[in-house]
Amino acid sequence: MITDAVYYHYLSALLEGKKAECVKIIANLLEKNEDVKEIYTKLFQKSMYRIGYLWEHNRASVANEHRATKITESLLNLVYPKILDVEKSSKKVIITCIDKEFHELGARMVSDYFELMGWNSVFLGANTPQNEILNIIKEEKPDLVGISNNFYINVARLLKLLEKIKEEFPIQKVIVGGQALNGNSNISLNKFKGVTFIHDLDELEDYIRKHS
Ligand code: B12
Repeated sequence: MITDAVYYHYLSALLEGKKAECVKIIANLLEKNEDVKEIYTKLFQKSMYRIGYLWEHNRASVANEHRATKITESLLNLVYPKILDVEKSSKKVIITCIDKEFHELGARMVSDYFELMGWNSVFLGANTPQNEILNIIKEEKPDLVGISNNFYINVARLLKLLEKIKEEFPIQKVIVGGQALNGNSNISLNKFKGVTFIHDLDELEDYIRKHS
């Protein structure tokens, strides 16, 4: 369990750019066998949302946010050996962000989580052109494609990509996540067969258990 004390200690180290301190906190949690999902959601996600809030209210600079992102990326790599140990099944997922979508930490966490649950994950990261996504689906023939969209301006690109995927691979199962669609009731994915919206890692865990 991540206590408030650990969270606030971590958040202040992250905001002040104290990378070594952040590494110590995570290494200590890993030594105590802390759950990876807890570290991802209660430290990485929660602190980045907080930094986004501070940035939006001019209480954190763009440089503060960039530094925190880079530190978080390196901490994801620190956790990764724990994921490597997991025996993998034959299930395969491709996780990608759409074209012009530069937010990739959430997608990376989702990709890692699939691996932790025994899937093979092909992680493409930020800003992947539509054609490249279609090509790699053809090449890899994944059981599932996961698409991340955080910036609302990119929703039109997401819908276009879903149309294309359904046109070329009608039975392809797809999951979509990210803050652009969170709570945005005007945008419906219902018209796309086999496309499911997933809010967070808890919902993702249920989905993976049902489809493994
Ligand atoms: C870091 C950051 C950036 C970095 C990203 C760097 C990187 N390597 O990722 C940079 C500097 C590039 C950036 C740029 C911008 N950003 Co920014 N950014 C953030 C910030 C502070 C943190 C993002 C993050 O890592 N969150 C933590 C992760 C773990 O959370 P998550 O992405 O939501 O992922 C979880 C779920 O959503 C879900 N999920 C996500 N993807 C997927 C995919 C699948 C398949 C599934 C199942 C689930 C899933 O599961 C994850 C785990 O629970 C957020 C604040 C926030 N609230 O998140 C703003 C934020 C996302 N950014 C915002 C904005 C406005 C911008 C810019 C327009 C700023 C500007 N004027 O230039 C640009 C747009 C760039 C673009 N075209 O994409 C807004 C977006 C508002 C909106 N919804 O449209 C936010 C919310 C800030 C704010 N409060 O206004 N940003």
